Amino acid sequence: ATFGFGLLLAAGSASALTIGFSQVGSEGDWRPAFSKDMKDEAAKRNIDLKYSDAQGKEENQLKAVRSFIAQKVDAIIIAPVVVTGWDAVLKEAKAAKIPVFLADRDVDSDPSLFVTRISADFNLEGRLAGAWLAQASKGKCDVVELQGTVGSAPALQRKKGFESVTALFPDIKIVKSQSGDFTTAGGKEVAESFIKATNGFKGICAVYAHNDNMQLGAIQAMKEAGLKPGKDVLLVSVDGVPDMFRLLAAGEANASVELKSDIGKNIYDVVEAYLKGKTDFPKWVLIPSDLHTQADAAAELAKRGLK
Ligand code: GYE
Repeated sequence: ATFGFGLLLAAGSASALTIGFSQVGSEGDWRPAFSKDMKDEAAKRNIDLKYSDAQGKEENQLKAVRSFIAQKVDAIIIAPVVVTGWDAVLKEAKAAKIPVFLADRDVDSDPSLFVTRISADFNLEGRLAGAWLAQASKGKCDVVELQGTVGSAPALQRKKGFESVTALFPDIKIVKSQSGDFTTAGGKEVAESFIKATNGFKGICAVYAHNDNMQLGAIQAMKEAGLKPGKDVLLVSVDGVPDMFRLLAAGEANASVELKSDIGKNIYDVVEAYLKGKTDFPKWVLIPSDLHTQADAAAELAKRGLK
């Protein structure tokens, strides 16, 4: 009987942690890859993951988080659509003693309202893109910028980081800038209007897109306008999604800063350690980023088992 009871206890203690995850949506290629990794990694760890897709709307995220609180989950992970508007719900989670972890995007709330944020440095990504462009253009370039979702941490920081480098070069100027909402369709639409307004990108030396999907849209727009992407205009963006590596390898884009999508392990490592009693986390668990170009794109595809 004791043995049986012990087994029961063992089975009981192995029972899953319940974690709620409020995800942004599926605006590009990077996001669904990240969602898949979060689900796969949860399954591997026997985590009962309550996954909620906000379809790009913060109000859906607030509802999801409140429902996680009502369900008394063990922990909540949020990838916040935008930085503002989080104070009230984070305070509610705190009052319910449910720890909150930020994944990927940031909030502008008091950091005491969450345990830590696990993510890449978006400002660094912007600086890497800017540094690459400064060198590729020899410090002289009229740039058009495709911004990410207005008010989102990556749009704010990728702009800021890029400008902090290009500001060092008097002849690098951002001549047009608009949000394409991180989507291929949004990037295409904004690029089309910029191509029109500049008479076929006359005098434009580069497109800086806050993510690859908007750049994929810009590439379509350029092709339709009879331009040669990656040749007539330099193209630099962020994410390193498979299609971007393919375009780099084909010489139709020039550079992309990789944002790793297989970060479920990094995130759950932190959450699980916290729930086991570790509390001394830094407020930011940094995931590294690096820049890729035509020179290494084929090798990067091969590394991922892709063609
Ligand atoms: O770069 C973009 C996505 O939040 C940093 O969101 C992330 C961004 C990513 O939709 O493609």
